[in-house]
Amino acid sequence: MKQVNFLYNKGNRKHSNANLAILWQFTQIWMDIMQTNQTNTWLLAIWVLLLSLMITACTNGRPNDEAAIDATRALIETYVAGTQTANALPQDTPTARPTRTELPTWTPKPAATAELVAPTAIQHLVVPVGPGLAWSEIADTFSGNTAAEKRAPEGDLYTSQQLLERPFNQAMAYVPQVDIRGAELAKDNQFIYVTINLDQVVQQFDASYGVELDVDADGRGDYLVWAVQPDSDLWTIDKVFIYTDTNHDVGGANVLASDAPNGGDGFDGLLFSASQFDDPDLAWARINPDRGGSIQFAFKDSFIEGGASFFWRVWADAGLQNPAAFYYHDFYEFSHAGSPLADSEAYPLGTVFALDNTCRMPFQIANDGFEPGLCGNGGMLPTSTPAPDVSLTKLPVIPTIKLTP
Ligand SMILES: [Ca+2]
Ligand SMILES: [Ca+2]
Ligand SMILES: [Ca+2]
Repeated sequence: MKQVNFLYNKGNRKHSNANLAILWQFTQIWMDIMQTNQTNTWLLAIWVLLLSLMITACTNGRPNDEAAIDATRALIETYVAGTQTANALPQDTPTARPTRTELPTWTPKPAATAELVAPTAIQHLVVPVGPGLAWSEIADTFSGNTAAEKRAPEGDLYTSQQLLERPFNQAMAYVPQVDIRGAELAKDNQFIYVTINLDQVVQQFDASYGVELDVDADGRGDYLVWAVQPDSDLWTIDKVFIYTDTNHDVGGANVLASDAPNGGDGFDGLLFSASQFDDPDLAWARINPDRGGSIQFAFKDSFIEGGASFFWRVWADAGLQNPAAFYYHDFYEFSHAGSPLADSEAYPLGTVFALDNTCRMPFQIANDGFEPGLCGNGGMLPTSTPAPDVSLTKLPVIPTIKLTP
């Protein structure tokens, strides 16, 4: 605290000299006050007022107006005393001025046009052309001829062979879009093609269709290429899926026999779909434009362990359509699944209905004819060499001989 000294000497009252001395002393006092409270601007206003009073007292012809001088001095003494008291009080510790938080830079909100932008179309590098001549073929029972009798003629070995012939709904009405008559497999340097032939009258394919591949000859499917309700005769990957059996439990404890109700998790892995892929050109499907009642697949062999070498068969399914429950005969007991065979104790169809599958054929893989589920009656099957490309040659023109009576 600054000590303020009030040096006014009451003994010195010699008119103008005395007044100048008082002014000087007031000035000294004021400088002391200002040094101890430099920011108090209202004190400056008081000093200007007091100075005006002193100048008036010293210069208005009444230099000896000691009453005015004494009054002014009393005011100053009072103020100085108050200032000294105020200075004696503890001073507030100045607090640091808070640092201003910088506001984030304002940026204009983009116009809401993103939702209106069309999704980027999948860019394909290669599109299937179509199958050439068949390398491998499978024949299957046709139920159309006994459909009016609400039964399949044969070909349903539910408990012993996981072979199904059930193109009927639970009222035993015929479902032709899932009655497989046969299948063909072909190959070019890009794709493997599989064609599933139904009755040629079929035009609506409101079912799921599948190609099952067994790469290790154990009778258990390792991959399932699956197309849901194909509705275009143009090749598309839309609604095409490739499933895999990651824990090899398809088939259950007994690969061919029913293990119901102790199925596992069937095809439990998804390798490909139109929204999940590494290769957008991996698997395709279409309605066959060259034959009525026919569905076609095209897929690369890059996802197949071992490449283009496997046993294959096909499915048509308008009922459960659930690859996670393959094989159905390991999940659904025969008495509940029902039977399409009129002389069966389980007739008619129950929980496993409106579907068909085939036996298996080898493709570029060795076999002894006794692999589980194989087509035929025990005997080596052809390993699917490409069919000879029989090109049509123009026949020689045979001259006609006009017969005369
Ligand atoms: Ca059939
Ligand atoms: Ca089984
Ligand atoms: Ca599985």
